[in-house]
Amino acid sequence: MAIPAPRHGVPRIIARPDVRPMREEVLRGLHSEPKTLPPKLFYDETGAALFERICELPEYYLTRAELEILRARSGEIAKLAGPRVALLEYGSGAGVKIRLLLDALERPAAYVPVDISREQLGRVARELAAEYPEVAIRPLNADYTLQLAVPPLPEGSRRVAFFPGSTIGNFHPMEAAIFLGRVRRAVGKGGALVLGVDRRKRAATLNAAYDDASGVTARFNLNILARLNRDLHAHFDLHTFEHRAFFNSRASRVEMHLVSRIEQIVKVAGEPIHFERGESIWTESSYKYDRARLEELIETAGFRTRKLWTNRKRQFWVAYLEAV
Ligand code: AVJ
Repeated sequence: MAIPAPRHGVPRIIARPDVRPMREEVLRGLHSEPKTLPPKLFYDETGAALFERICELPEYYLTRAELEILRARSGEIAKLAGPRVALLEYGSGAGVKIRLLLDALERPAAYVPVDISREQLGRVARELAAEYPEVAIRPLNADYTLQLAVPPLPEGSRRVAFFPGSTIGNFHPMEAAIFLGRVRRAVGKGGALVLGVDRRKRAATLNAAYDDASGVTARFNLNILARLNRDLHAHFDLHTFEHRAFFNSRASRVEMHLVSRIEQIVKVAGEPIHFERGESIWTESSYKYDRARLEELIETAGFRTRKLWTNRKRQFWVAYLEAV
């Protein structure tokens, strides 16, 4: 059987220049006290593949919990969103969740996946263009933590942003509000946001989710150093660093660190970086929200909660938010 040519053609990736040079950002982070690296650096090819494996881990409940909610509620979401929606996805990843929405929505007009991982973005865009020939696919290779320039979308389509996976948890709550405020402006009046957020829960559950028994999360964390070795001519010896992850209850966040097992000096992009024995690089925060804090965040960002759903085990939230 002949496969019909995509009505909108093969998607061309629009690349923002901001995805390339990270040298300054990396050096700034490694010169600060405590040392930090931005979590977006996790997602090179290897990191994106390791994250896919994390999503399958028995301890990492987040993806399954969110999929359970999306499967149960995609019809309701479609009803709230209405016909001819232009979907903007912040961090499109492997493109599993978006199919649930595209299948449920009434004649979706456009899909704009935004992702920092160019390879994965191109693959997902090509697949979706073939599967959904009626939808205009407009992949955007960009760092969405910066201001987003949204490509022109079909006339008269309502903009609905999709930010799943609790990636919002990577932002400090204040930055989360600022970021969601930008999303609010990107969708405009009459627009909406479907947001996935991990709930605050007992420390043991969270600690296990971010420090799994099979060590996949440790490899995911350490891969950031391998990436710097490759892309920034850094000289990290991965064996001299170890993965550490724990729930910081006072701040309501899981912290991931890479701890130096020895005192050492590592050259990064030509600059020597000194590590004490036991000193860490803070690579990620994953903030966990109780209901009050989530509602506060939503309101500060200029959204109103239309629906707030959870899964049977009450681990995760999916919110349907309307631009105020
Ligand atoms: C993709 C940012 C939502 O914070 O849970 C998984 C990344 N880090 N295991 C998260 C991650 C460690 C994940 N997010």
